[in-house]
Amino acid sequence: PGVKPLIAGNWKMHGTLAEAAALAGAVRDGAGGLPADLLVCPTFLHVAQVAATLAGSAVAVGGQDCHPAAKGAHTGDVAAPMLKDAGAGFVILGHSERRTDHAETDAAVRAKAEAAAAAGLVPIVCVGETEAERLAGRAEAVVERQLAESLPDGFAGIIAYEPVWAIGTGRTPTEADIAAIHGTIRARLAARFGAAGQGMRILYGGSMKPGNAKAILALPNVDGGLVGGASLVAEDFLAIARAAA
Ligand code: G2H
Repeated sequence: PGVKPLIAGNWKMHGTLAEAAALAGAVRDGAGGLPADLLVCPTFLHVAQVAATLAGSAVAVGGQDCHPAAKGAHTGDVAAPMLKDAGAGFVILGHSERRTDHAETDAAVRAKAEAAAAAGLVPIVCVGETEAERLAGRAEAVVERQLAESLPDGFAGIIAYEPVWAIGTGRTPTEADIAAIHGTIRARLAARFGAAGQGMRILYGGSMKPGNAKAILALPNVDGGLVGGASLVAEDFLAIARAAA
C-alpha cells in the first residue's frame, strides 16, 4: 500500500557506450505493465545516450553523483544542471562507494542534495552502516546520524538504505533487520518532514537479485530497490521489478 515501488539500477562504472545503449534498450522493451517505476543510472559519459534511447518510454534516467555548485572551476566534476540538460531526472548521492572513494561527508551529501533539487533533479540519498558498526550495535544510530546530517531541510527525494557490508557481496541482512531499520528510517523522516516523510520512498540496496527481491520488497517501509550488479542484466533487473507486485 502507499507509493508505487521504484526499482533503480545503479550501473556504477561498467560498460561501453554501445553496451549501455543496448542495456537501456532491453530494459525499455521489457518495461511495459510492470508493478514498479523503473530508473537506470549509467556513468556520466553514458547519460545522454541512454536518455536518448529511453526517450518517450516510462524508464527514467539518473546520474550517480553531482557537484554541489551549479557551475564553476571544478575540473573533472559534473554539475546537477548538466545532468538535467543531458536527460536525467534523478541523481544518486552519498553512495557508500562515493563516501569511501572520495571521502564524501554527510555535509557534502547535503550540499549535493540541495544542488540537485535546485536543478530539478530528484535526489536519492544513500545511507547505511559498515559491518563493524552493525556488529557494535550501532547500525540504527549511524543511519539516524546520516539522515539528520545528509538531508537538507525541505528534502523531497528518495532514501536508499544500503548496508555497506551487503554491497556486491551476495550477503543481505535478515528480513527482520531490514524491516527494523526501514521502520526507524520512516520514523525519522516522518518526525522531520511530516506527511511528506510518511510518503517518501525508502529503497533497499545491497545484493538485491531476482531470488531475494520478492521477500525484501514485501517488507513494510520497503518502497523499492537500488540494484547494482543485477541491474547489468536486463532480464534480472526486470525480474526484480516484477517481484514488486
Ligand atoms: C549497492 C548496490 C547498488 P549491489 O551498492 O547500489 O549494488 O546490488 O551490486 O550490491
